[in-house]
Amino acid sequence: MPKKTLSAVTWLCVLIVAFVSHPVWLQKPPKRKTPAQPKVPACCEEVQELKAQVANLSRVLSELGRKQEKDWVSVVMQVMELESSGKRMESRLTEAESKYSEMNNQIDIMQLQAAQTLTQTSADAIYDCSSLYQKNYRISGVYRLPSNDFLGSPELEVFCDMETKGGGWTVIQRRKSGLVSFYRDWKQYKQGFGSIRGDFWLGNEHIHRLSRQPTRLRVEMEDWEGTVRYAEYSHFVLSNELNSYRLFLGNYSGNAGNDALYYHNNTAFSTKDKDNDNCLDKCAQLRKGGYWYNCCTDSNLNGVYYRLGEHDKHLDGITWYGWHGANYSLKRVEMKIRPEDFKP
Ligand SMILES: [Ca+2]
Repeated sequence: MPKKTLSAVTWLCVLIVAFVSHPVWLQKPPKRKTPAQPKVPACCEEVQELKAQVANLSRVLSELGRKQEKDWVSVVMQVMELESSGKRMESRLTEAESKYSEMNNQIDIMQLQAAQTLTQTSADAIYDCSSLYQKNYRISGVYRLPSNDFLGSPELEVFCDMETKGGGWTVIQRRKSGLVSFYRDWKQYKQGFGSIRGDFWLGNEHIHRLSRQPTRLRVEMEDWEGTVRYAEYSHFVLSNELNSYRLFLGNYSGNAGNDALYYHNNTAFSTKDKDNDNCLDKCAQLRKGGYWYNCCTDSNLNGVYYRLGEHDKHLDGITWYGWHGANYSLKRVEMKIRPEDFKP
């Protein structure tokens, strides 16, 4: 073989081997990768859109949270309101129940009175609260005593205390609200005035009639600190109008300090228009009440009602010198009577 040919063959082999082992050389050179420029803005827009959606969602979520909180508060408020209206209903119900039982009591007594007017004798006459008590009326409250020809008594509304120390007490005077003036004339004190459930004077004529049988007197008092005291008299008489409703008292017992009614014993009744006192002064006008003024007072249970803050500045208040002195007007007073021989 000529040398030239051999060399050419050799080159050809080399070339073949080279192309076989690196076929790439036969391919077009790869184009340089350029970044996908048109795709970049599309991707960012998506991300931004997603971000915006996320922000939107979290705003919606927090709004929902706030709304839920508001709803919860309003539910709690509604529950509380329901509870309080329930309580109101309950208290109204209790009130209605107590009124109903009081009405029942009154109907019961009216029936008894109606039955008694048919067969009345002096023995079973309803004379006062003690006779009601003996007929088994044991609830304190307002009762209507029927008129009685035998006793010469008119129909009379009274308040009975059926609890204190055995009960059977007919209340003749009460001060507790200050809504009724006690600065009244002779005629009004004679007939009585005020409201039987509130402040009242039963009337000298009625008190005189009720005290014709041997009678006890009990005076109950309360001060503005809430302390309660009492004074009791083993005997109590109010004479008739001819004797100016003069007061006679028996022995004192109780815890109201010095007996502040003894000074008024054996003394006539005075009002602003009838000066029966033992003084040059007109005590009823000075002390602004109707009472058994001597010259003038050791007590003034029918004086002016002064409220807390005004109660310790005046001489014409509801006073009981033996307990709080001449300038202290009491918060509550009740005077009540019952027969001396009353047995609970
Ligand atoms: Ca006088």
